[in-house]
Amino acid sequence: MTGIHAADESGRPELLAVAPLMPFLMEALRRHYTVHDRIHMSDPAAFAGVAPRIRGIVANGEAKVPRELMAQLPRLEIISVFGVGYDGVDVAAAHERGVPVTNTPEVLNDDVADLAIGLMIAVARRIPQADRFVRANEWPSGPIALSRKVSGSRLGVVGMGRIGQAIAQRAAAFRMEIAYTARSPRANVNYTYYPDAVSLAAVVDFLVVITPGGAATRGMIDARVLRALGPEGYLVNVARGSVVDEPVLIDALRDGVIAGAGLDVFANEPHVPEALRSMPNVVLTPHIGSGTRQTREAMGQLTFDNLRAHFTGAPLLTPVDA
Ligand code: 8YV
Repeated sequence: MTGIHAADESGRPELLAVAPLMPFLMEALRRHYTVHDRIHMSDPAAFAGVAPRIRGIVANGEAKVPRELMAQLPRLEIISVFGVGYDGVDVAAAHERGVPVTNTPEVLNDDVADLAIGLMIAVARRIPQADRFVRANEWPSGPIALSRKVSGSRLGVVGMGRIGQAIAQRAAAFRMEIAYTARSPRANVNYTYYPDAVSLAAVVDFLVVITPGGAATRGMIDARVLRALGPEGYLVNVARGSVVDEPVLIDALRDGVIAGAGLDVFANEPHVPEALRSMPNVVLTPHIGSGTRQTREAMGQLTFDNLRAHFTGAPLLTPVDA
C-alpha cells in the first residue's frame, strides 16, 4: 500500500474506530494516532477509561455514530467517514457541537456506477444463470432461454447526484432513454425529470436506485413503485437497503409484479433473506459498489487526509453539510 503519508506531528491524538477499517488504513492511522478499535462495543469498561481522551471518530459508510456515543466523548473534534454515504452518523448532533463530519465523495463514482450498469446487464441478460448453465454442462442438451435486451431501452435513475450522473453517462453509451427523479430537477442535466419514483417507474424498463440512505428515503421504493415498474421491469439498488421496502420487493419478485432485480445492498447486511438468495430472477452482490483496491485506497487516503487536515489546522477536504 503506497500513498498515505503525513507530516510528523508531536502528540498522538486518540481516535475511536467504530467499524472494521481496511487494514492499510488502520496501519496508516496507527503510524500517527492512537487508535482504539471498536472498544466501545468490545470492552465498555476500557472504553470508559479512554473516552475522555478521544478526539476523533473513524467510521465507514455503514457504521452507526449516534448522538449517545458522541455524548460520551467530551473532547470529540472530528468524525471522518470512509464512504460517501454517512446515513448512520447523526450529523445534526455533531454539528450542534461544532464537530465536522467528512466523507469520501467522487473517488468511488466510477466503481459504483460501473457496478450499477453491471448489475443491470447481469440481471437482464441472465449472466450468472448462463454461467451456471454452462458449468452444469446443460448446453449440449440445447440452447438456454432468450433474455432481455438492454441497449436502447428506458432507464430511470432515482437520485441524480454525482453517482446518478455517472450511471446516466454510461447508460447514454448504451443509447438508453434516460429519465430521473430527485428532490428537485437538476439544472446541470438534460434528462427528463419526474417528481416522484412512481411516475418515473411507470415509464421505464430499468429503475436504478442511487439515493442517500436515511429517514428521508426509507422505504421509498414500495409496492406502488414496483407495480408501476411492472412485470417487464427490473430494479437495481446500489444505494442503501433501507431505500427499498425489502419484504415488499421479495413478494413482487416472487409474484411476477416485476421481472427481476440486481441488488448490492440489503436491509440487514450482511444477512440476506433466504427468499432472495433462492430466487432465479435476481443477481446479488455483497455491498461491493466501491469494492476495488484502487477505489478503496483512494477512499482511505481521503479519510486519512481529512483527519490530517483537522489535526494540522488545515481546511478539511470533504466536509459534509448536513
Ligand atoms: C462503504 C459505502 O463505505 O461509500 C459508501 O457509502 O457504502 C461503501 O463505500 C464501504 O463499503 C466501506 O465499508
